[in-house]
Amino acid sequence: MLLASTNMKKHQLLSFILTFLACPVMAQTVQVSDKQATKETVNLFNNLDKLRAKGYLVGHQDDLAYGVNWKYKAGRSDIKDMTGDNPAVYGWELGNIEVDSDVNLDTVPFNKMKSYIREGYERGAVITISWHGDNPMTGKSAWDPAPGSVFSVLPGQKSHAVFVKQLDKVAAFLADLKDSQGNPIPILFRPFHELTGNWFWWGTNGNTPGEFKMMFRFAVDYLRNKKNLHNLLIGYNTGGEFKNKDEFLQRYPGDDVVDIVSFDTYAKGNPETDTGFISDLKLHLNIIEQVAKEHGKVSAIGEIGFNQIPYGTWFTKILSPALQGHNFAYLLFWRNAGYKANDNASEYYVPYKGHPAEADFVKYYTLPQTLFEKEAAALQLYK
Ligand code: BMA
Repeated sequence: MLLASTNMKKHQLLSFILTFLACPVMAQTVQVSDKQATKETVNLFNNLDKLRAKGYLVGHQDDLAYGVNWKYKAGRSDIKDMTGDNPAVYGWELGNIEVDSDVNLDTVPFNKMKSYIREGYERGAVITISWHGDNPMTGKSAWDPAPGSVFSVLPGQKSHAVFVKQLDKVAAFLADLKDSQGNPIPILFRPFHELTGNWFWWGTNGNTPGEFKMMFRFAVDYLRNKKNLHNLLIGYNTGGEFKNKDEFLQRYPGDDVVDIVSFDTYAKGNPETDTGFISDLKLHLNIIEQVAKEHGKVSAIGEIGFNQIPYGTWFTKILSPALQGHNFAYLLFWRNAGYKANDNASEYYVPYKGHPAEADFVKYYTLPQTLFEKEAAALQLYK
């Protein structure tokens, strides 16, 4: 050991100790926020932390359910069609579960979603879940940012009972996520995401940071302690509105209810002339990496992508260099919805077989730092 070395001169030893003491922020080791988290959940958290040194897991929303021009074909995935491998993270969405619908707001049947979740988990991948729940105060969609919505769901307020009923539905779904042996499947749950934006009812439009924190804390406490769910790693997931640590943490509900710090970001415009996406991405990663270090959390990119990928080498020439040297556990490309009649437009964030960016995505797949399902399985993230 260095300190025991007889060759070390006294002044060297002193300067070593001083450097150590002067270090302004001691890196904390990560600690899962739920003291009763299941073994697999704790292992996943620690492994997500560790793998950041090697690279990052690549994820995709709704990957197994549908892709561009196909739906519900067993074993199919746009990523697998191109690379022969599945994503390492599967994103799923619970919106509309709170109104007892059989299908989510993007028409994915909840019973199919449950089997896709089991399937991905049993192959060794990671599951993350978002929830665009309806506004409990107005009964309209998540995209109804009526001022006062968050206040209204707090204990003792007008819409609290509705909110609790919504959480009951979410809890029932989460409680039913079990592997073939009946053990709970660990889930990265990221409720109230893009919370720094003003478009969701839980966003910044007419809701104070204090109200947001109380709501977030109530929801986590309810799921964890009233519903006994101990398979959740909780994400605090902002939009891209922050410019420094204080802004990122303005609505942070506390270390005891958060495990993962992340943000959502989408590329637009011409990447050669419009470099804002890249500079923001790097700035935001620097900030969440610092927050993760100081709070003992894991950093990640909650959602990312360039709709329709209009630049054939975007993954290897633009995205990948921007992520180089950064320290985060995973990123999640948003969904390959394909053609959407209501918008009369297509939406997808990873290419598909035959798309002009396919070859570039395959190259991105082979980079050492991008980890897909086979590599995730080899890492044994739950052990
Ligand atoms: C958005 C779009 C919508 C979708 C929503 C929730 O970004 O993909 O089509 O309904 O997410 O998944």
